[in-house]
Amino acid sequence: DNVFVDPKEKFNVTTAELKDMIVKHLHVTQGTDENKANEKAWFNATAAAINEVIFERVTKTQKTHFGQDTRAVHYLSLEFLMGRLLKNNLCNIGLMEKASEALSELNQDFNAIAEEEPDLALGNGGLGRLAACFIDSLATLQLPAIGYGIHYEHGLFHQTFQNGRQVERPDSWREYGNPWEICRPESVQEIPVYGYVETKYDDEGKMVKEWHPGRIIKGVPWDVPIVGYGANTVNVLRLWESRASDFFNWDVFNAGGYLDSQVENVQAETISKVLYPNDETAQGKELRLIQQYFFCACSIKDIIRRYKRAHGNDWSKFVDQVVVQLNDTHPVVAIPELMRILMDRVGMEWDQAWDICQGVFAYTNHTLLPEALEKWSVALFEKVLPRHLEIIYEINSRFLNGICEQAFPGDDAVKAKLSIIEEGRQKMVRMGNLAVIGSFKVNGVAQIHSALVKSDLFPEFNQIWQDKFTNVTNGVTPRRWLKSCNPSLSALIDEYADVDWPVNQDKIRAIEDLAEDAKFQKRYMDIKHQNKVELAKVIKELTDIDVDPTALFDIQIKRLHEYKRQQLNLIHIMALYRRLLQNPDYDMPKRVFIFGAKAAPGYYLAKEIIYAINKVADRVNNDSRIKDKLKVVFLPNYRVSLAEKMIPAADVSEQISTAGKEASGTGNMKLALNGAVTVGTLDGANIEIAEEAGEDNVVIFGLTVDGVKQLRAEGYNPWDYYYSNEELKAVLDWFDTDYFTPGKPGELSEVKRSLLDNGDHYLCLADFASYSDAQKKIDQLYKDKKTWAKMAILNTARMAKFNSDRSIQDYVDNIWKLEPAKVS
Ligand code: 26R
Repeated sequence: DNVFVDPKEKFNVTTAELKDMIVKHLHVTQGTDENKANEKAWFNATAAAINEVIFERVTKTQKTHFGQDTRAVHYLSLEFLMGRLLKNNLCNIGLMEKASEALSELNQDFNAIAEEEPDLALGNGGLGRLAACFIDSLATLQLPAIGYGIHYEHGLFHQTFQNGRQVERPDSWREYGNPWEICRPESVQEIPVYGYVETKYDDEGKMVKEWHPGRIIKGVPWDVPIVGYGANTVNVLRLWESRASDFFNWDVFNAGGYLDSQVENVQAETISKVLYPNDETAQGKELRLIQQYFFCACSIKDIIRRYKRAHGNDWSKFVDQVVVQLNDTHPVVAIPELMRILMDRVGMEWDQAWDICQGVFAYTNHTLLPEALEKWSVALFEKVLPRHLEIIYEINSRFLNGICEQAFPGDDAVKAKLSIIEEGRQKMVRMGNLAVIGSFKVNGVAQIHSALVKSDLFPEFNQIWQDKFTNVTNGVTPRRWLKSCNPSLSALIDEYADVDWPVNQDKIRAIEDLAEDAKFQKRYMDIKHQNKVELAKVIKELTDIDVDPTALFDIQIKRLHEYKRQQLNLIHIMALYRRLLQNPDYDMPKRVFIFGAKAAPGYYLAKEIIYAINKVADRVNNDSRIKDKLKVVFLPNYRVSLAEKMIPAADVSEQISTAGKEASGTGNMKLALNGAVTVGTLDGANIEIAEEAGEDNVVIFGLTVDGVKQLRAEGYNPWDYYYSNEELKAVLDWFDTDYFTPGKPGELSEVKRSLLDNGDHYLCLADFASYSDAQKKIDQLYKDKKTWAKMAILNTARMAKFNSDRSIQDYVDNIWKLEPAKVS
C-alpha cells in the first residue's frame, strides 16, 4: 500500500486527452482559438487544463481531512516566495512529459509558454522561499496543513539597472489574472482595528472588556493549491486580501458620502497592497503592523471556524487539533489575538485561555541581527490594537511576577531584559520576547544558529525553559531545485537511482560510486557544460555580455546585505583584475563572476555596493588586456525563476557571510545539490553542508564564530589589515580613483569608507587573505578536471539531509506531532 508510484504512472490522462483539454480551455476560458492565441493564452489554457485535475484533489483532500478529523499544522507567514507554478505543478502531478508533448503536437513551444508565467514573488528572500519549500514538502508527505499569508497586489519590486544603479519598479504579478487561485467568498472575515476599550461589569460583577473598534476591514481569502509529489494530497495556501467592509461603509454611503466611502475603500485596500521590501531593519511602520494583525486575525478566525465545524463549542480538543507555526516574529500578534478571542468572545478565564495559547503556538527564529528583531512602539500598539496591548501587559506581568521571579528572584536586570516591554524614552513591545513566552517551542534554522539562539540571543529564557529551545535545520525541495530546474541532471540520476529519489533523496547516493568513473564524470560535466551554455544565452539576452561557457562559473545569489559580504567578493575580483594587469600570464582558469541580488530600497550602502559591482564589471568586461580571463556579470531582477536558470549552471557557490550572521542559508543547499562547490565560511548550514559533502568537497575559509568573538574582544581595527597587506591596500585605494568611473573620482568611495572609517562591521578585511587563498585553491582544483568532477558529483550525491521533507519530518516529530492522512 505504501509502495511509491512514480507520478508519471499514476495519472491516466493520455497526451491526446490533455491536448483536447488545453484546446477546450483556449476556447472556453480564454475566448480564442488555436490560430489566434498568443503565448499568454496558451499558458492560461494549459494551467486551466491541469487545474481540472488539481482542484478536484483539493476538494478530496479537504474532505479526507475533515472526515478523519485530523490534527493540522497552520503555517503563518507574511511571505511565501512561490515563484512560477506551471512546471512545478506538472512535475508534482506527473504530467510534465505529456503536457510538453501535447503542446508540441499543437505546434507550441512549451518552454516559451512556461516563460509567460509571472513569478509569485510574495516574499523577500530566504524566509519566504523556505515557507514555499515547506508547503511543498507538507503536501508531499501527505500532512494536513494550511499555509496562511497575504494576497499582496504587488510582490517584491522589479529591479532594473540604470547606469549601474538599482531602480525599483512595481511588480504586478496579477495584472492579467492568476489561474492558480480561487476566491472563497464564503470564508470572508471581518477584522476590527483602532478604537478604544471599554471596561464593564457583567451581571455577576465580573469585569469584562469591550473593544469598540474604529474600523472594520474585510478579509477575502484566495486559495492557491499546493500539489504534493507522488501523492494525491493537494493542500492550500490561503492568502488574505483586504477590502473595505460593506457593512461599515454603508452609513457613509447613505449619508450621501459616495466619494468619502471610496476613500475608505482605498485605505482598506492599502493593507494588502504591497509587500514590505525590507529584510534588514524593522521600521515600526503603522501599515506593517496593521498588515500583520489583519492577516493573523483572519487566519485565527479561519482556524476557529474550521475547528467549530467539527467540534462546536467544545474547546477541550483545540490543542489536540491545532498547531500554529509562526514564521519569525512577523505573525506573533496572533498570540494576543487568540487570547482576546478566547476571553472576550468565548468568555474563558485567563488561565484556560493561556493554556490553550501555549499549547498551540510554536515560533521559528530566522535571524540574530539586532536591527531585524521586531519592536513596536507602545504608543502605536495602543492606537492600532488597544485591547491587544492590555493583553500583552497582562501576559508580561504574569510572566515577570511568576516564572521569572521564581527563576531569578529579585533580579531586576534580568527582568528588564526579559520583559516584553522595553523601557526607555520610547516604550517598545518586543515581539521576540512575546514569541518565546507565548510558544511551547522555539527553533533556530541550523545547528549553529540554534545554539546561538540559546547562548547569545535568549540565554535567560533558555535557563527558564530548557526544553523549549530546539533546532530544525532548513531544507529545500528537490522537486523544484533539481528535478524540474535541472531536467538533464535529473535524467542522468534516473539512470542510476531508484525512481523515488525525489522523495527519498538518499537514493541519489547511488552515484557516489561513480564519482571517479571517467565515463560518468564526462556525462555529468557535459550536462553542467550544457547548463552553462543555456545560462550564457540568458546572460547575453539580459546584459549583452558574452561569456565563455568553458570558463568557471562562480555564482553569488542572495539579497544584498553587508553581512552576506558581496563586497568581499568584489574586492577579491578587483584583486584578480589587478594581478592580471600586473602579469597578463597570471595563472588562473577563466572565470565568470555572476551576481544576483536585490537591495532593500532604503538600504543606502547595499545600493552603493550594487553600483560598485556594476562599475567594476563595465571596466573589467571591456578591458582587452586581460583577454577575457575575467568577466563580471550582475543579472538584474534576481528572483525564483532566474535562480532556476542560474543554479544548474554554477561551478562555485559563494557562501561567504561573517561567521555567526547567516542563520542558515538555503541557496547554499540548492547550489551544492546541483553540483556547485561551496566557497564558504563556517556559518549557518554551510557547516552541515561541509559535514555531509565531506571536507574535501568544499572550500572553507575565514574566521569561525569563536574567532570573530575573540577578534572583537581584542578590538578589531581594519586599518591594521589595510596597512599590512599591500594588495588589499591597493584595491581599497582604487575605490577613490576614477578608474571604474571615468571622470568621476570618488564615486565608489562609500564602499571603501564602510570597510575602513566606519569600522568594517562584518570583518571583510580580516577575512580577505584567507578568502583569497581559498579562491586560489579553487583555481587549482578546477584545473584538475577529474578532481573537480568528483567533487561536483559528490556534492549532488550527498545533499539528502537538506531535503525540506527531512526538515518537515523534524518539525512533525519534535514540534507538531502530526500524522499523515492518505487521500485516496
Ligand atoms: C522585520 C523585517 C525588517 C524583516 C526582517 C527579516 C523582514 C524579513 C526578514 C527576513 C529574514 C528573517 C530572513 O529571510 N532570514 C533568512 O531566513 C532563511 C530561512 O530560514 C535563512 O536561511 C537565512 O539565513 C536568513 O537570513
